Amino acid sequence: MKAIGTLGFVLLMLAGALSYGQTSMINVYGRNSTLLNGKWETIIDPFDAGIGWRAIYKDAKPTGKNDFLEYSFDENNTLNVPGDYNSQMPELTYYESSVWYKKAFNYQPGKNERLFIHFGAANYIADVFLNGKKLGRHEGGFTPFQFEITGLVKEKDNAVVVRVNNSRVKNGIPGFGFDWFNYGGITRDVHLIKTHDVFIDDYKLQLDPADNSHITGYVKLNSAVAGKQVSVKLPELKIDVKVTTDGKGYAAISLKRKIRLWTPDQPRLYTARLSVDQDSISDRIGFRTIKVEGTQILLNGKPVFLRGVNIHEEIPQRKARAYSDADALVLINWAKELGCNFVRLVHYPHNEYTIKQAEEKGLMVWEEIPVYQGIDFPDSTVKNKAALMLREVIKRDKNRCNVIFWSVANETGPSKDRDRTLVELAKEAKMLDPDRLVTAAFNNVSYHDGKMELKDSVMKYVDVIGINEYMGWYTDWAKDPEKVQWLSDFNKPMIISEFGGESVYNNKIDTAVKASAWSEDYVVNIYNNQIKMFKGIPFLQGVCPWVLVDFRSPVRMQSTFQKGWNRKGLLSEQGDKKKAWFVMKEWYDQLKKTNGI
Ligand code: GCB
Repeated sequence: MKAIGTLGFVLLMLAGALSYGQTSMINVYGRNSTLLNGKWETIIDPFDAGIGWRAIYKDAKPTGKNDFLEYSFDENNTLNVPGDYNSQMPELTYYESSVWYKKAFNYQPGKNERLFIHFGAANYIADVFLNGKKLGRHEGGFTPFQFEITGLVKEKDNAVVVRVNNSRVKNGIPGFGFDWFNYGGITRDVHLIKTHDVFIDDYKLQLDPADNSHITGYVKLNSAVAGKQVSVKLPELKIDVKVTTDGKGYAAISLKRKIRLWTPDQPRLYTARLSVDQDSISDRIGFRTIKVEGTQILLNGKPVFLRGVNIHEEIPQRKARAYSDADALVLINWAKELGCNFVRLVHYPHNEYTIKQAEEKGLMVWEEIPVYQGIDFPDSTVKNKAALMLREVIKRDKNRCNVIFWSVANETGPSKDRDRTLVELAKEAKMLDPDRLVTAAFNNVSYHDGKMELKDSVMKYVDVIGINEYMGWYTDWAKDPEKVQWLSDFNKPMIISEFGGESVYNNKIDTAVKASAWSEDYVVNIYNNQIKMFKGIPFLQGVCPWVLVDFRSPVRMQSTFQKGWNRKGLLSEQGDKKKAWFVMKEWYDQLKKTNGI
């Protein structure tokens, strides 16, 4: 046995834990890049021996006559990238540990070129090696990361080796327990990105919330070079300007134009092209303003009621993590069919395809980081991990005009540590992106004598209050729904970010009489009652049924009806419309007629 010894192992773990991946450059899809998707060779490592004494990252081969190795990558053991590993092999269905991936590639370096390897996401911890050398580690299953590999790549036979481990961890984000399936693996696209020495790392082009003919923003280069001319072109708006970088490699953009605004009915996008030296990047950008005035949400200056739905990043028919444009289209088309103008993408940042499909189809978006029930707030590392995820997603999506909310949490119980963390995250989101609204989904609402009171002290720090309430399912109605009184100390809009109940499609047992029958009629009553209540809440500015489609959740163990699925979908896992779908759709269609937007 070739062991590296305990000290070596500890040092290696420490090195891994300390070297986070570089925050990735934005808009990989608009750059000079090639996909490293496809079949990757894999090794299943349930005891996680490969990171320690087995040293799988070396990808070594036997050398002499008496030598042998007790691991090997080979072409007969492959998994598709992107894609979660759990859905690709029956023996991995409930797997929560390490899988090693390897992809060989050749590369012809050009003059003055730089090369980066970029991962859209890997759940939950990824350790990345190139030709036996560690590039670094990324923690967090739903945000992108990259490593520069200029100078490390050879013309022939490079091997990128990645250990992905999806074990749930106490101080992880999310933590030990959550109500969705823990799909592990390299779940999103992998790109090789070519740049020149100086390139555009980041940019923002959005409307000034106070003036809908004023495009503001910036470009930021990868390095702090002053005096670089960056060209910004939006041909359809006759914009063709050059801005000059300061000593930080940063240049502000400020342009006045008459613009056709992005709206749910006319989701207009403009082609944008930015370039510096030989490096260029293209995007499709929309313009709109979003703000709060008193208890109203204003889109392009007009009050809007959000007809939403909650969506998990899962394709239920395949029992797999959604990862492609085609997957995104399935989910987004369902939301459109329901009559939505808004989607809440729970409970973690979804892939870029989904956000872009929503943008093209006119759906506003709530994005969320996985600060979910059960977070270990007293742990000293938690706040920074959450803040990093927030930075990563805001950096990635701040040019998507349909994203209107950054949500910093879902259902966290008040405590000193939790309050401090959420307030800091809300402030950080505002600081990073002052033009969008900050929200969180709360469930600690007091309900007595038929009165719902919003009391959480953190509500003061968000622009819009999200409330998850399950009246008629987890909570009984103490009064007639239309008599429930909502009281708020905050002069702010509220969204019911979750409500609903469980039913099995086409299950006719016991009709509407009891919850434990999982019947569609029981849930129809919940929806009818909820709608009655919604009509009487003066500061309500949107609702999101829980949830678009039944989704897998190992904590749902009722063996006749649930069978490992959370059955609160308006659609069954096969996409069949349950009765509650029609109740919601009818109300949404009426609202659309009355409100116009
Ligand atoms: C919630 C959670 C959501 C669950 C849902 C449920 O409040 O936010 O993640 O799946 O309730 O079905 O209980």
